Amino acid sequence: MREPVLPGASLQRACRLLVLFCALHLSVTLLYYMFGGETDYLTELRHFQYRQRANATLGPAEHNATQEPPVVTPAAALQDCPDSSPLLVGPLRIEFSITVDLEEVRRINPNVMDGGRYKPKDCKALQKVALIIPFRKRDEHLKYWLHYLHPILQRQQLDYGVYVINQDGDSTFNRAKLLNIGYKEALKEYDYNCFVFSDVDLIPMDDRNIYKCYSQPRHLSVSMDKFGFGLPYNQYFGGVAALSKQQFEKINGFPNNFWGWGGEDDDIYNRIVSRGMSISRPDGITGKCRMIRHDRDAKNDPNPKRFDLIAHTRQTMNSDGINSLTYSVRSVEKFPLYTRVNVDVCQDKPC
Ligand SMILES: [Mn+2]
Repeated sequence: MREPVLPGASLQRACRLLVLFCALHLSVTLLYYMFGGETDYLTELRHFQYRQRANATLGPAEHNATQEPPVVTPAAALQDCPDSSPLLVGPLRIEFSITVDLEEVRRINPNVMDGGRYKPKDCKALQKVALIIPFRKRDEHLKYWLHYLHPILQRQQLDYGVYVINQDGDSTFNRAKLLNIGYKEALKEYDYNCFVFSDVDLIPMDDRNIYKCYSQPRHLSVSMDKFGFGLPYNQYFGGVAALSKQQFEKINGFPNNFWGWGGEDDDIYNRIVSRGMSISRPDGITGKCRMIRHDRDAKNDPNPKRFDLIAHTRQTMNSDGINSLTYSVRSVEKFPLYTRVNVDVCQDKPC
């Protein structure tokens, strides 16, 4: 009897063939996989055994020679830090109601070395920056400055040092002369190529306001809370400013004869412009900063001669500046977060 030919019989046969084919394909793949894998494993095992034997027959010195030498990267081989630091965070909250403990500031900035020196570990800083702070009896303000600025400057990946130039005695305060002295004293310690001159009571509110030098002298404190977050006038160059070594030398440094408050920053502005340079500035958002409110200091009354002096900058700047600077250093103190240089500015007497 013939098997009855059912309508789905040919379809069933086709399915069986397909299943068979698939099974065959699967088993061939499996065999190939197992065979190949075993070969690799055996090769690896043989190499391992060979290495074991080789090491066993070598002395300790030769044994080391077969291993990777330790990677020692000399400082000179460090790559340059990027143009824009990846560590910046932007706007910062700055307040002066907090209590600052310098021991705590030191603890949270373990990479800042004695004298307030720092350089990035992972890359070569693009500039060597000396921060110069003219100073007298403002220890409370200095605490805030150190508390806020050290973390910022580190995030800016600068190779920097902090110099507090303290005017000893009770002669009339001379901000610009102290800045000149800071320039000279910082260069005695390290090959700085950029100088940021900062008042002790000014704190940037944005770490994208980089405390470094630019192709033109840089005014950094362009948007102070004291002036309603703007410039008091277009030529204003007070507060915080950065000049490269070349820019500073080009204007013969700063004036030495501005005793008391005011005018020295305008004289510096005149020097810069008269030497054909212009002022570089951050935008008004990046350049925001806060000033610690304070009463006028003793021995720093407004200088009545300032208007007459700034009217003659062009005539006086060649003979009054870094080339005519005289002072005497009483002592240099290395504190954990800054270097303090105590100086006699020699008012009305030869040094
Ligand atoms: Mn002030």
